[in-house]
Amino acid sequence: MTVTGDCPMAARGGAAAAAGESLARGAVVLRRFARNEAPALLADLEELSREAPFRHMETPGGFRMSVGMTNCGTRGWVSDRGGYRYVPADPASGRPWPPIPISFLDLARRAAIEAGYPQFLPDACLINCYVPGARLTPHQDRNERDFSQPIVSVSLGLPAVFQFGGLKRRDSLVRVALQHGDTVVWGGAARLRYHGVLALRDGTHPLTGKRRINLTFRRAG
Ligand code: MD3
Ligand code: FE
Repeated sequence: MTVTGDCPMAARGGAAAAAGESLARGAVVLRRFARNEAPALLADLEELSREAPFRHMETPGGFRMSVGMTNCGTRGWVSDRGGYRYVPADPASGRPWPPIPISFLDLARRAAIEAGYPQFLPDACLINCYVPGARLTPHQDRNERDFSQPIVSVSLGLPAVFQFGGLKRRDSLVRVALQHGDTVVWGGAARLRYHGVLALRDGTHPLTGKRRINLTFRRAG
């Protein structure tokens, strides 16, 4: 795993709120839910990414991921030649991952409540940083212990085209635009569906510059 710290943060601005909409069975979209909190979330991210910088992890097959990643929480998701897993410490520093900021936890818990998961308490937050051209090929999230727990994702900055498939890799993919502040709670029947993100288009966002940030909250352990 190489640490490049190449995805620095910037912050400022915000407006509006949400109402739940079903994207698919088990997937609740809260459009713009995090918009007002975005500046605070980005300020907290700036601080934690000094402690645990974004880095490009290596896939088990030996490819460098185009998405920059870091984590906070008592567990963090990592990928290397040994596979995908959650670990309590940042392999780059040997120190525990930074704690999940209160601003992150509060937002994730409120989103989960809106979607019907009042007991959701994340122990892991994977933070993805996309620059133009970065993408995430379709995959399943299955390194967590309990698939009855949802994943809450928060999109910040540049818009992205999200792809949502079925339970098998070959199932067709539908495209959904995710914009700044959009928050999705992926539970139930949606939890193990294949999903990915198309290559980020070039652009500039007032809060994040030429970047898209995605926070994914999980109960890993
Ligand atoms: C659907 N992140 O970190 S967020 C990931 O935008 C990941 O950075 C994407 O896929 C991103 O693993 C997508 C939306 C998302 C996250 C987790 C899911 C959708 C999901 C888990 C199950 C089903
Ligand atoms: Fe995923």
